[in-house]
Order: sequence, then C-alpha cells, then structure tokens
Amino acid sequence: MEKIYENKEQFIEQYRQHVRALSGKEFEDTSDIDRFTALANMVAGDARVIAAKTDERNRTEGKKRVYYFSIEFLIGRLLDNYLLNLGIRDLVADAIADMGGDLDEIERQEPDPALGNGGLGRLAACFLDSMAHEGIAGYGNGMRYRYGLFKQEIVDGRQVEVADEWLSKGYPWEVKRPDKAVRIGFGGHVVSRQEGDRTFYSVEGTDDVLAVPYDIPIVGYGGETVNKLRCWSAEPIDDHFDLDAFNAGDYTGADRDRANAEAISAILYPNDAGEHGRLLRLKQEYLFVAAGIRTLLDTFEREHGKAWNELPRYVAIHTNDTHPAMCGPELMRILMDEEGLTWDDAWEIVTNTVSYTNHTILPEALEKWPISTFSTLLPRVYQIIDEINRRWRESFDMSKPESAERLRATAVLWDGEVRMANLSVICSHSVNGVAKIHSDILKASTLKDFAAMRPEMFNNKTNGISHRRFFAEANPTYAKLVTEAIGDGWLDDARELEKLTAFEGDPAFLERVGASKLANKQRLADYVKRECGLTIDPNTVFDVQVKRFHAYKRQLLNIMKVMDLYNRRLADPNFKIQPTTFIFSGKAASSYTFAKEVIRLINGVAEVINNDPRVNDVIKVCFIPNFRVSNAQLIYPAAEISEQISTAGKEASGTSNMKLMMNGALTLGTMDGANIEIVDLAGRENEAIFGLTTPEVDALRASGQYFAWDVVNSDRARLGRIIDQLLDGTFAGLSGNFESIHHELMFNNDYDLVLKDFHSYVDAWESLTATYPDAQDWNRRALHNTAMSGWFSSDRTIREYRDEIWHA
Ligand code: 26Q
Repeated sequence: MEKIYENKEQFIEQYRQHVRALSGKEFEDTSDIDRFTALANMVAGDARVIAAKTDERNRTEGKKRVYYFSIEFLIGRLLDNYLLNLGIRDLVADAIADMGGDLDEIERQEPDPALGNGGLGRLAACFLDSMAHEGIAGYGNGMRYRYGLFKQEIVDGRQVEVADEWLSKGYPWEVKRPDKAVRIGFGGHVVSRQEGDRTFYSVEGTDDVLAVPYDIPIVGYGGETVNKLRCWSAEPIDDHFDLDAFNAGDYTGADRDRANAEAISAILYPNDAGEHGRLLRLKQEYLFVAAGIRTLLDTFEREHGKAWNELPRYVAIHTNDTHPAMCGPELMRILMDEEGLTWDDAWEIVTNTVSYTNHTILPEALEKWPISTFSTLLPRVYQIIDEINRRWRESFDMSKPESAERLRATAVLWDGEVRMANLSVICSHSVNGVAKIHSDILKASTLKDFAAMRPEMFNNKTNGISHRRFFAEANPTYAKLVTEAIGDGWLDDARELEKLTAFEGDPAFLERVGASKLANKQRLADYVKRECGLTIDPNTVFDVQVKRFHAYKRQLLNIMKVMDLYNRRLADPNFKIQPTTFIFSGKAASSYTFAKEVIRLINGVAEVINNDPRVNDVIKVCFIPNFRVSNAQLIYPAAEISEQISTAGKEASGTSNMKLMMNGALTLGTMDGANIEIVDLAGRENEAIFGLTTPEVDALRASGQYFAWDVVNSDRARLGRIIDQLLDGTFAGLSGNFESIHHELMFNNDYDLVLKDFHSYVDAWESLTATYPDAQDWNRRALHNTAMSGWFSSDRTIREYRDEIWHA
C-alpha cells in the first residue's frame, strides 16, 4: 500500500496547516470539533485525489459500473474507518498524541449520520466498504435526509423521539455538486405526438424540483480504490422567493417553494415495518431513482456514446428492496421517450441491467401504493407500469389451470394498488434473498409463483458485515491479539481468521481472549455509567440483545425470562443464577405502539430489579438509549451472549448475529435467518439453540391448535405469575401497567409464540450460563466463533454478487 504520508513529521506539518486554514488558530488553541473538522477535511481531500485516480482507471479499463440504489445508507462515523483503510491509523494516533491531542476524543466529535433504520441500511453501507475493497467500480445512490432517524430518549421508561440534527456542525466528508443537479418532474399530464408510425410521449405541466447531489468518498481497505456515495437532496428549481410577499410581512409564504421542495428530503421515514401510502415517501423514491438513472446514463453516454444496447455490459443497477423499484420503469421512460428506442429494445436492456434483493418474508410488509396516488404523482411512469403489467398478463396462457392464480399473485396492478415487489421481480434478471432459509422461503411462499415460472432468476446471497468496522475498528484489543497470533492478513481476507482454531487448545492465549473481553466490558460499563448513571459489573455475564424493536424479534421473550429469574430468586434465595447483566438497546418505529410498550416494560423491569438489593448481585437490566452505529461499536465487543430469538421463519437474515459472533459472543438463538448458517459454520455445540423451527411454527399455525391460555395454565407458577405481573403493578412504578402486552399474549393468542418458546428458551439460557464458570472452555468457544465468522465478511457477500449477479 502506498502511504499518503511519508512519516509522522510530514503528517503533523500538513495537519497543522489544515487546522490553521480552517480555524485561523494554532492546533493547541483549537477545540476538538475544530480538530476533527480539519482532520476529516484533510483525509477527505486525500481520498478525493485517490478517487480521481480510481475514476481514471475505471475509464481506461472500461470497467463495468455497479450502481447500488438504496433509500438508506447507515454509514456511521467515517474517520477511524478511513484511517484504518488508508493504513495510517497508528501513525495518525501517534502524531496527534505527540501534538498533545487525543485521536479518540477527536473521533468522538464526528456526527454519526443516521441515514437508515437498521439492518437494510447498514447492509448497504457494509456493501460500499466491500465494493471498494474488492476494487469494484461501485457507487451508492441514496438520499441525503436533513434529519436522520430520530434520536431516542427515555423518559419515565418510555421512548421519546427527538429530531436528529446531524448536519448542524457541518459534515466535512460531503461535497455538494450543484453542477450535477437533475431536474425532477412531478404531476402534470401525459401528452403524445406522432412521428411517422411512432407515438412519443412526454409530460406537460409538471411541478419540478431540483435533485442536488452530495458526494461522500468511500475509501476501500488497502487505499487503492476510492468510490463514491451520492446522496440526493431536494431544492426548489430557481429561487422562487416571493419578494412581494416578504415585503408584505408574509415571511413563510415568501419561501413556500423552497419549503415544499426541501420537504422531500427532510426526513428519513422511521417505520421499518413499512408504513405505506405517504405521498412524500413516494416522492423520495422517485427523486433518488430518477436522479440516479439520469446520472448513470450521462456517465455511460460520455464513455460509450448512445450504444444503449451495450448498457447491460457496462452497467449493473442493483435495487435494495423495493424502495427503488421505479428504476425499471424510469429507465424505460428515458430510453423510449428521450432516446427513441422501441419498447422491446428498451425492455431487453432494462431487464438485463436491473437486479433486486428482497429483505422481507412477511407478505403484509410488501410495499404497495394506491394507483390513484401513483398515477397522479407520476403519470408517465405509471403509464409504463400499466404497460408492463398489460404485457405480463398477455404472456399468460389462460387455458392452463394454474394461470388464473399465478396471474393474481404476480400481477403488478391489483385491487387498485401498485405492487412494488412484483414490479421489481418483473423488471429484473435476478432476485435474491439474504440468507439461505430466507431465499428458500421466498421460493416456497412469498414469491412462489414467480419461482415456478422463472426458477433460474432466484438465488441466495447470505448477508455479510464489514469485519474491518465491526471487528478491527470496534474491538482493537481483540484485533491486536488476533494479529499477533495469525498476522494481519485477515483484514484483507477474513477467512484467515480460521487460523485461530490452532489456538483453541492454548490456555495462555484463551486467557488473553478473556482479558480482552473483560477490558471491552469495562469500556462499555464506563459508557453505561456516563450515559445512564447505572453501575454494571464487568465480572457478570454480558447478555446482549440489540436491534430494532419488533414483535417478531421477541425482546418480550427476553424480558419475560428476566422476570422469571427474578421471581424464582425471590421465591428461593438458593436458586442459582449465574450473575448476569441483561443489555438491551434499539429503537421502535414511532407509530409502533406494541414495540414501544415492550421498551417501556424493559425499563419498568429494570427500575425494579436494579433497585432490589435482594437480587442485585445476580441480575441487572440495562437499556442503553439511542442505539446507533457508534454505540453499537462499543456494545458488540463487550457481549458474551448474543440474543437472536426471533420466531422461526420471520427474520430474513439478521446481521447483528454476525457482528456479535465475530466479537466472540455465543449465540442463544432460534433456527432462523442467518443463525442457521452460524450453526453450520461454528457447530451447534458452540451455540445454544432452542425453540420451534420454521416447519414446526408453520404446522402449529396450520393446525389451529395453539391456545395461549393452555400454555399459561399449564404453568401457573412461573408463566402465570409473569402474565399477572403485567397487570398487578409489580413493574408499574415508572409509568403504569402493561395492559396491551397482556392483551397481545392472552387475547390475541400470542401471535409470535412467545409463550410457546418460553420454557425451552429459559432452559437454554440456564444451561448456557451454567457453563460460564469454566472460563477456559467459554473462551475457547468464543474464539471458535470468531475463527469461523470470517465467512460473514461482506467482502465474501460482495464477491458473490459480483460473480453471480453483476458479472462485473
Ligand atoms: C418501506 C416503505 C415505507 C417506509 C419505510 C419502509 C421500510 C424502511 C426500512 C421498510 C423496511 C425497512 C427496513 C427493513 C430491514 O432492515 N430489513 C432487514 O434487512 C436486513 C438486511 O438484509 C436483514 O438482515 C433483516 O433480517 C431484515 O429484517
């Protein structure tokens, strides 16, 4: 790797200059935020120099470009990651220490952009890192929200949402590119004009806004490749500022156009369960799709002219879930309306260029839009979708008995709605799920009719994670130990972690694994003390469930286990519990009442238990507010038990399971999502698996023989007591009882089978923690998990996408 700074001295000189240029002060007189801004500016500048070289190389080599369309990119802080990827982290830390500064403190100044909800958005960010590492000409295309996902505060145990003003102190990584802005038209009406025997369509009377891009450099590990993430922001076309209105005292009216345009990129929709039907959301989806397609066609044209039939050879368009589903229709629109291609020629190009990843099994969560909303906002795009749908229908041989049902299941327009998943499939040459079981379920149920008709287009790409961010960067003590043992080749090729298996029989090494875990637990305990004022003991087991709150993820099952342990300990002081700290973190969608009640329950239980000296030595419960990439990087390294307890068949993949495994936590989980592949890799004996399997869940549901009351009545002593405690005030001190949770379990017949899996879950937890006192064997299993986790690097995932979908 070519170093961008010869040595410390050279770095210091440059850095001093940057600090001076930006703040007008000497380094010694600046605040940490000034120091951060100057350093990030400097690194971003260096990154852009490499980016120019990367561009040049891509051009001369005629490389295929991959455009990853995602409405979310949850990138996290970049500074430390880029120092690591450029191979200068130690040099810079050293240099800044010499200057009397502290790199860690400087890094903590960086805003943590929350431009995503959870797994899907973070996956997109990991993919950017891995595309750059693999030398793929890969570009992220997304949205620049003025407000990211809300900040979560906890008041009286309840989640309270606060606006996330991540841009207020500036964001040194981005560069605004007004020269690359794209005009986007909404509304209007379609007009046609005849040219010979062809009809051409265009839209008149549109309400236009300007999509303005902001580029963020994406530095690949090794420093050879720097790609770009382009995020779009909405602005008014020209300044429509109304001076007359302003002079008449109508200040808001004067700026109405700006406010209306900017509203489009104002907020990230916080509902990862999919709250469909909002006009502004549809505008967001079209804005970043249309602007991205325009941009990639301009780039193609600069390099290859108007040889549009060559597009699939030089361009791959990947759609992350259905949010960018308009990529297909929008590309059709431009190729036909602006470039004059016929439908058939355009369709051939589109379907060979676009590919689609599905992230949801639940049929009810699939994205749909009312036709009336859609056709009013985007009349020409809608017309094309209508034609896609018409041709699709026409391709059916209605004399076949299965056709009617297949058509009903696969049509794009149905029941007055546009079905975005079906649109995505029909416009693509490849459809993939995100873990083996998920891809199988897609073929067997969610998208089974498509799979029957076009089996060859379905494939699996098990998710992955950036092992550099979530291991090397997040867990420096463990990473150092690993590098001492097996060298640093694992940063480049995560499968090299497997060499660690050679140390599983080395007691001295295992002891050091344990010591690094303890240090990470202490680091997290300090954070918890600062953030929540709660004292937690690093010598207890750290049992961790961190992810979005959802009924199917069953945080409720976890906290019911804690209630059960508490009750049993009070009933019998000799009941043995391996001392444990139960750590929860995550946000609930603002409108998801049930999920928010589970958060309140956890905090209610924490309040009681943490203040009860009778159990304090063995149980503590800790809810860490405002889960985000930056504190996730503190939490994963400290975890010893990874709670992955979704109802089998519901979690498409999960990715926190991989991050926790890599950091040496043992999985306590159901056979769901990627947990199954964790077990395949690390062996069932090194995890703790419990609960119904997907076929068992399906069979139980189909039988109609599941009765929540029977389950509770068969265990009045433990389950019955917990159920009663939801209503009897035991945990109501902060803000009241938990009627809606009680109702869900008892009167909604426990849809997520929490009660059904309860005993096997608590038993699995008890057996697992009973093995904790044998520290050497625990550390051996932890090390084994780390050693086998390399396959979950997103580098591997991206290579599979490259070879099997993008052919880049
Ligand atoms: C849709 C329409 C309108 C508004 C919001 C949305 C929306 C936003 C985000 C719908 C879904 C999401 C996010 C989904 C998500 O994160 N899914 C997770 O994806 C991960 C990466 O593949 C998987 O590991 C998880 O299993 C899956 O739940």
